[in-house]
Amino acid sequence: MPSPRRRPAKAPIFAAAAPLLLAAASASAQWASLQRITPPDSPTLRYFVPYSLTPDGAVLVGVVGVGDYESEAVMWTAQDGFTLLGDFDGGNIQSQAYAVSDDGSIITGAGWTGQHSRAFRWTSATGLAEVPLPPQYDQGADSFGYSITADGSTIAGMAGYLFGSKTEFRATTQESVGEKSYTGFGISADGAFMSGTGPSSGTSLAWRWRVGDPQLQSLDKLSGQTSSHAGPISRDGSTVIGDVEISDGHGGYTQWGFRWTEASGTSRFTGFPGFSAVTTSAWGVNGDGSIVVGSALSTDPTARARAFMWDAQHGERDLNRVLAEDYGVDLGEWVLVQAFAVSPDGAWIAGNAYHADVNDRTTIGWLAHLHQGCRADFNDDGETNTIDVLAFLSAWAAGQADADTNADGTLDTRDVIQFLGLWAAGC
Ligand SMILES: [Ca+2]
Ligand SMILES: [Ca+2]
Repeated sequence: MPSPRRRPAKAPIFAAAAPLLLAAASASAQWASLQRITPPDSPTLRYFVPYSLTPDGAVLVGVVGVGDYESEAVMWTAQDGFTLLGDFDGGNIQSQAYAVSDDGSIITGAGWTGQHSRAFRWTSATGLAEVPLPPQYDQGADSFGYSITADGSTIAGMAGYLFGSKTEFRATTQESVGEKSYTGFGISADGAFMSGTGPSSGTSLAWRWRVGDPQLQSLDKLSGQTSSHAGPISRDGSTVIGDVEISDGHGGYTQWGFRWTEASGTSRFTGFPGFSAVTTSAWGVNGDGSIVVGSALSTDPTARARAFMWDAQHGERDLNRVLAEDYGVDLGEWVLVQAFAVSPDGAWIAGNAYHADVNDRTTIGWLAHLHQGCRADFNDDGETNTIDVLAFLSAWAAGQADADTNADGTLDTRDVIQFLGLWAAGC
């Protein structure tokens, strides 16, 4: 099970809010837990948007609303709750964390200096530190750290002038470089591939780039496409997701999430049966590009958006229905509206939920953990043995939703007793 993460030296630490957990109690094969993540009231943190997670689901990074007007980059773990990451000196607090290294120790995002957005690198030792701009830019430029390699050695994103030249950029602790216009977004786990958009804002076209190649690889255009913008690239570099704009034939356009691979080309996400989508967004992609998560907005303006997941076998599916019907999760009063991140193996998914009552504006973060085996095989290795008991107890001690065996929203000894009963019965 995941080991506890390093605590930051300088940032305040908030004790985990009282665990608010939802989990399935079904003993059938294939189960999932869903953890509701609500920021603490003191200080007043209003919402939590998780943008990325570590492969083991132990660390989420994103942004919390602070007071009425500010927002701050944040790290969350089940055990330690929220750790605010800070911001640059100057102006309001307006920082966001977008990506995290596999071990949870290095986080990137963008902070606000009072005049410019700048990419940051955060570690517990250094706190929030500015990533130097590529040498062709002066201090009038902005930068955003959107992605990071698996070992955290390279941060990638975009740098440049708001109304002028921009490039992708990659930064190690030794150097920052930016070579290709117009903007960059994603980087593969080993740093060999990037995703981005260019060559200019007027003719935006998503690209993939094998870093070092002279040419960018423009992604195939769809019929009626007026522009496309790249989001993340899969860890193996094979798959780019983002959004594409399609002309509506009347001077306007509609916007859709897309997925691209070299073999399959570009395809867009259009919704799922029983849900008429007016627009979709693709936010997260797993390690080999076989799973995409995002959000679909209904043509019915009074209906909630729905988080969706896509794979080749099932196509697009409402994640709410997948969790409820396939994994037996009780979603309660919450509707999963956005899914931002999915782990390399597809087992962990994080996003936002709204209250089912459209008059209730409460927004919470959530973390789902999908298990393909039965609950007694707690570590999902296909065997039921004492290691599963140890893994369960570790998760229970760490406050993870997986350990809420009786799905009553709290972790106590009844969960241990019930788990041991299931374990004794075997799968
Ligand atoms: Ca096992
Ligand atoms: Ca419980």
